[in-house]
Amino acid sequence: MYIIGERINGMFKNVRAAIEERDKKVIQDLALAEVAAGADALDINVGPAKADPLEALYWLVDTVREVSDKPLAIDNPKWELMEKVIPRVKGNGIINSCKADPEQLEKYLGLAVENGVGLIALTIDQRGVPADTETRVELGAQIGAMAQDAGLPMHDLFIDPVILPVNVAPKQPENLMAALRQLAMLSDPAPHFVVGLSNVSQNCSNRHLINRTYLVMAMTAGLDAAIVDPLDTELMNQVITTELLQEKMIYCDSYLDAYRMAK
Ligand code: THG
Repeated sequence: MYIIGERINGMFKNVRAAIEERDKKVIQDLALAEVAAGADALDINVGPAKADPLEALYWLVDTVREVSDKPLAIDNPKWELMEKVIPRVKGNGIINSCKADPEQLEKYLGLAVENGVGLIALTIDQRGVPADTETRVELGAQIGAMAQDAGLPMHDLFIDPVILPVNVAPKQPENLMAALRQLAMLSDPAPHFVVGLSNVSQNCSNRHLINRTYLVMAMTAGLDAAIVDPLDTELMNQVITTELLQEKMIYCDSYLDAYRMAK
């Protein structure tokens, strides 16, 4: 499972404050903790930075780079920012994210190929997040086809079927999973499939329990990457145990430790 750490995000109060005060230590401690807990890549999101978001994003990227060589997933909806920041993570980053409109996809695929980085593409078009399974599959297939035409290696493509909070969109978790199953079957070679897991439980009680349960369900449907909080040890244990039961590793009594040591 490819784990992208979600914690360096201006959505979190302490991170937002650290960005405003340019407090390197808070950010670097978080980055190191995420990597120690098993993150393969780190999501980098300045959040609602008021003054000069580009400068804030450069600072955030450079600050994390000082302590980690892991790929950085630049999480920002603005093309103008993405276009400028991606060259800084050339050969070792991920664009997070773009929508499935053909014009937008073409631009972002070009940027990804040119800089040798990954691309997370959302199954969203001008109509918004699909309300059904079929539209997710259709958009996912379109993303896969356009990525192949653009020459993006499938291992650099992450299709994100977009999970919404279960309290406001109760049909979406299951719709998404049906789409995952179909897309995983359709694609050969397969891209990665990723979700921003914590979305599923926003403004819900029992957040950790909902996140963990959904992650296991989605892994059985073909999810092989996720933006998660790797500091949630129980969540990570559940990921490792699911992989064990999917026969992605062989059982030994210390399989949790063995997995972590192999990282
Ligand atoms: N897909 C892709 N990228 C994404 C998402 C996605 N990036 C952002 C997000 N969704 C994934 N990351 C998070 C990070 C934090 C939270 C949810 C998703 C979160 N934060 C607390 C909250 O809102 O309650 C913040 C409050 C706090 O604790 O301070 O839930 O879907 N490609």
